[in-house]
Amino acid sequence: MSEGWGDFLALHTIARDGDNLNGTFGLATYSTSAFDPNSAPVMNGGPVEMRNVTVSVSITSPTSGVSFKHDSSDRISRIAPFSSVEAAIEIEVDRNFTGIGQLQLSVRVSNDAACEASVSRQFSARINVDDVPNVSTVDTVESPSSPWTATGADADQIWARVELAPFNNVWFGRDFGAASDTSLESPDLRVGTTAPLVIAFDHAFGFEVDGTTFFDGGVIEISRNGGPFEDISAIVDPGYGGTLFIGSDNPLGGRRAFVGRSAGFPALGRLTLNLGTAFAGQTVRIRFRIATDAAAADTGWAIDNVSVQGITNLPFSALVEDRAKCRGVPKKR
Ligand SMILES: [Ca+2]
Ligand SMILES: [Ca+2]
Repeated sequence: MSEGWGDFLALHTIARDGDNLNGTFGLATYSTSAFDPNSAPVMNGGPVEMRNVTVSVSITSPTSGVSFKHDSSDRISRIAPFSSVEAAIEIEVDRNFTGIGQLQLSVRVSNDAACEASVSRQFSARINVDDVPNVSTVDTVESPSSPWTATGADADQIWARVELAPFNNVWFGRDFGAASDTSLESPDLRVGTTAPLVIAFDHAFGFEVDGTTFFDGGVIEISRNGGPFEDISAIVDPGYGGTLFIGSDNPLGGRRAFVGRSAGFPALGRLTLNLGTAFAGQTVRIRFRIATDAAAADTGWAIDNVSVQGITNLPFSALVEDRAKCRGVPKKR
C-alpha cells in the first residue's frame, strides 16, 4: 500500500546562524518538488490509511560539530490515503564549525504494514554556508538561488535543479512525454564593449530518436535588449546533430537542434560558444529550449558550470562560508 513513497522524501538543513537552506535533495529518478525547510514529507501512495510510520535519520559523514537538536527520529501516527505528512528532524551545526561542511544523511522510513516495511534514501547537503547572489560570472548550479527561470507551459514539470551526484547539482530539463516547448532562461548578461562574449557550459542530453528520425530536441537561443529570441546558430555553430521531425506536433519541427544522444552520454561534455563582439554594449539573455512531440519521453538535458566571459555584471550566485558571527542576529544584506 505504500509503493513509491520514498521518492517523496526530502530533507533540509540549517546553517549555523539559523538560516534555512532551501535545497531540495533530488533522487536518482530526478523527481523534485518544493518542500518546507527542515522537513521530510512522507507519502502514502496507497488507498488505505497508513498508521505508525517511523522516520529515522543517521549522519553518515563525520559528525564533528554536527548534532541532532532533539531526536534523530520522528513518528507519524497516521497518513491518509494518497497524501503526505511532514516529519521534522532538526540538525544543528556547532557555532565553532569552520569552512563549508558536507553533511551526508541516511534516512529510513518504516511501517510494518507497508508492502515494503522499510525504505532508505541517502541525502547530502552543505552546511555552515551562505548563498550570496550576484557575485560571479560562473554558475556551478550549487546555489539554491541560481537565477535562471523556467518559462513555457508545464515548465515547472520539466525544468528543475537536481542533484546529479552528492554535492553536484545541475539544471535538468526532462524530455517530456507530450508536446511541449519550454526554456531555461538566463538573467540579464551585460556585454562589455571590447572583449568577446564567450559562453561555455558542460552538458549532456538524451532525446527521443528512432534511427535518424528525431522527435524531441533542444536548441540554444539569444535575445538582445529584450527583443525576440533567435537561434544561436545564426551567430556561432553549436554543433546541432539533426533536424526535428515534422508531423508529430513538435513545436520546433523542421529546425536544427541537439538530438539523440550527446557524445559520451550520460557524462557531461564542455561546449564553448564564442559570439565575438556581435553583442558589444548590449544586454542579452540566453536560453536553453527543449521542444518535444506528442508522445514518448526520454531522458532530457543536463546543464552545469555555465561560464560567461566578456560581460560587465555578475549575474550568478555563489556559496561562501557562513558569515554570521552570532546565532539569532538578523543579517544585513
Ligand atoms: Ca554543479
Ligand atoms: Ca517525444
